[in-house]
Amino acid sequence: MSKKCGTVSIIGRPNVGKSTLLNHLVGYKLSAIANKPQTTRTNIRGIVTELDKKDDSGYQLIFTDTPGIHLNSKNLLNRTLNSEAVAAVEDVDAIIMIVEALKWTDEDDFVLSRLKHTKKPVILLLNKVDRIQEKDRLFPYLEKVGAKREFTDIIPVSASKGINTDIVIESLLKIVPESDFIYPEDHITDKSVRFICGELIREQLVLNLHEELPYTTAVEIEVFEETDKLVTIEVVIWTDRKNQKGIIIGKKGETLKRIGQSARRSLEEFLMKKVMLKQWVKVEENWQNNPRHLNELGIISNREL
Ligand SMILES: Nc1nc2c(ncn2[C@@H]2O[C@H](COP(=O)(O)OP(=O)(O)OP(=O)(O)O)[C@@H](O)[C@H]2O)c(=O)[nH]1
Ligand SMILES: [Mg+2]
Repeated sequence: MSKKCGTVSIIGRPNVGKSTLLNHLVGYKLSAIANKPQTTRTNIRGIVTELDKKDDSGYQLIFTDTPGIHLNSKNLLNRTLNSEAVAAVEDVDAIIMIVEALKWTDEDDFVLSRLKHTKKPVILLLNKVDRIQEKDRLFPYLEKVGAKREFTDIIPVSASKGINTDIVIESLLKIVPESDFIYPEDHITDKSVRFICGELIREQLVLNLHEELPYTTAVEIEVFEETDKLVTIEVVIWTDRKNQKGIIIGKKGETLKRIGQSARRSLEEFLMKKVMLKQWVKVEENWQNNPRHLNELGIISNREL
């Protein structure tokens, strides 16, 4: 019987729910989620495979979660986030653009302008519909956004509650070609376990730190050792300035302790093993503008240096 397989990029301005959708579709927490813009810093693939072994039929959809496309790129890190996301629009079978239902901002227009020249099918998702009480308000909004460009489908969804995500899959299956699977059926991402663990730790930094700190910190895993029962992870938290180091550590080390405890819980859930986590905070001034450092953190690739 026939198999389908295709690639799909998920794009949109920051904070609309791209990573939430990816995690929901894959069924694992692969990508960091936070109610702050620019949480995602690199393209992350999440693979959804449905295979009926009886007649060898099914599908594999390879989604790419991307950093939020934003205006006002201040530093090299910001600019790299935008170019990562825009690059993800090339060489895919379909594009999912996400906006927040009933909200349309200048940044959404900016995202749309990045899609001006693409001939790929674009599906528009109006996310966070669970927040909308009067669903009638969606109809005029649907009409208004539908006039902005040609979309293959416009689907109101809730990525966090899983509302209408099955319709998104149906819509994609009409687009992707018949083809063998690209990844083995049990693969869920192109990233290493070590990378995902780094993201889970960084998620706790973004959630527990305030003001500019989520944007001026990065995580580098220095030791990742796995035995039958235990995973030992040693991590450096990079920050921009000396005074930020003090804030991350907190009074009597309390902030860092809280971050470590939450990170350990989410790492243990992901790895299904006990985790020993050791954290160090180090200062590297202006790392967001340092290509070498961005490369070491896996945010910028060698070819871009
Ligand atoms: N109520 C509601 N909240 C949602 C939904 N989807 C995402 N969120 C919330 O929106 C915030 C942003 O979600 P993310 O998935 O991190 O957004 P993102 O688009 O990946 O953001 P960046 O990586 O910064 O570009 C989080 O607080 C999510 O919990 C939804 O369907 N309903
Ligand atoms: Mg994200």
